[in-house]
Amino acid sequence: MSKTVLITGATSGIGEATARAFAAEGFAVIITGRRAERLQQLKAELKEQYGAEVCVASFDVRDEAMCNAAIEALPERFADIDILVNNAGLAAGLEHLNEGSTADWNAMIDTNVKGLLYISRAVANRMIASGKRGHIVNLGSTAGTQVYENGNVYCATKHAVHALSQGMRIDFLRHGIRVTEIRPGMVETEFSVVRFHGDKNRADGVYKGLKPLTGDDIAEAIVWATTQPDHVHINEIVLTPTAQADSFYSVRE
Ligand code: NDP
Ligand code: 8X3
Repeated sequence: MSKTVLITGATSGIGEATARAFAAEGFAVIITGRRAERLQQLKAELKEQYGAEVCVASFDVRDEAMCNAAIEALPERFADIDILVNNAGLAAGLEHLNEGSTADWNAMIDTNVKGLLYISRAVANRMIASGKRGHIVNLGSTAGTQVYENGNVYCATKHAVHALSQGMRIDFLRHGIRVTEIRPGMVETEFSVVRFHGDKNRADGVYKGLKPLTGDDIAEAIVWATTQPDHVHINEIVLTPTAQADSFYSVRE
């Protein structure tokens, strides 16, 4: 039986590309996110293109009860999860702290930190109970170790993901569960459109004059990190476009 991977935030960007990449490698995939219609479209595509086994679970990772219920309700074929990709997340707003919106802060903290914790707890307990040597992948960021002007709360949530990835790696060591943190720089997805509350022109400006990474670039790294031999543990991968060194330095034409 092929291995099973659960991906949060598979309706767009990195998560969607990751679902495709695992399906292409013959994994059974559980795709999740709030936009149920997109999940159904992706399911049809993955089945058609790769003959993949696909399970859809539509829920909001901010809701602890929904997270637990979704994991509990997985059909038997998908109940034993080998790989969890904690990808669902967002940036909302880009303002000095005193001008920031508390609604934006709550969305980021509840999704990027608390949502990741709820899903990780539920899935890790499943992995431990089944005796599986599972693998958890967390989407961190270059913003997980650097803080840029106006990035305040988003950067804080990714610093939290960086700390939690280290904490999980220690706590799950005895269970043989590997934990990989993927830490990208600029990836062109719906990320900036969401950050700027739908302002596409402003979002396009983020990537102007340079070639950003794509969701496929990140997906390839995730598949590579999770298909290493049993004794190899990829702790973290930092990926930036060639035109970007870190959160502070990039070159544009
Ligand atoms: P996208 O906006 O394209 O995708 C975000 C995904 O997260 C969507 O599928 C969305 O699904 C899901 N999501 C958001 N909120 C929730 C929620 N409350 N419950 C369930 N799912 C949710 O952005 P990216 O693909 O770029 O982002 C993916 C991850 O990568 C994020 O954690 C982000 O911080 C991280 N990252 C992105 C970088 C970039 O430059 N793009 C760089 C570094 C890290 P839906 O709306 O349907 O619920
Ligand atoms: C996303 C990359 O530079 O917008 O984590 O923080 S950045």
